[in-house]
Amino acid sequence: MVLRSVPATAWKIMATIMSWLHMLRNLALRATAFQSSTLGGAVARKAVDGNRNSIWDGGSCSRTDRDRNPWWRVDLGKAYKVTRVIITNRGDCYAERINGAQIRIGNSLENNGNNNELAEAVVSIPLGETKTFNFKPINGRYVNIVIPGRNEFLTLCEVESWRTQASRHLSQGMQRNSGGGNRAQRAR
Ligand SMILES: [Ca+2]
Repeated sequence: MVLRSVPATAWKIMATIMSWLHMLRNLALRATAFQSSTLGGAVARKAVDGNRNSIWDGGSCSRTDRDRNPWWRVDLGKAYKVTRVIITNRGDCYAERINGAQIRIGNSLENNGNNNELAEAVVSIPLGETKTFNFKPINGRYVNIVIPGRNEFLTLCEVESWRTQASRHLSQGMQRNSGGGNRAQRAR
């Protein structure tokens, strides 16, 4: 009787874990990416290759030419409720080029997607650092990074995109647990 009940229980646990893993997936990973122009072979997909290497010679950063309002866009394939974008800035020089960039998310390709809802503004990201931007869920298929209002090179060494509040709560829970305890449990 016990043996008969094990497979159903195991399947249920596996399905739950698979559901969590799906929510924890980086939606942008190896998705189709575009940018306003490409300089030096630094194509848009290098920002979604799963490699945060921020050193230019590592060959894992995208870069536009010095465009007016340069932009980069990833197509997630379908609309998700995106709640988090993680950006890795260039690490060997020119950290300030990212200053003033905007993260825009939505389903429109009007103005190359740069008119979609503003999720967050990037004030700055230190040299070679990876910065996480959390925001309220925004429904969208396209995630854009755009630098409005000036002529600039847009360099992105990695852009990651995540969905749902659940993934955030789960990952925060995992971080808390790995750090030695659950705050809620301690408060009780
Ligand atoms: Ca990369």
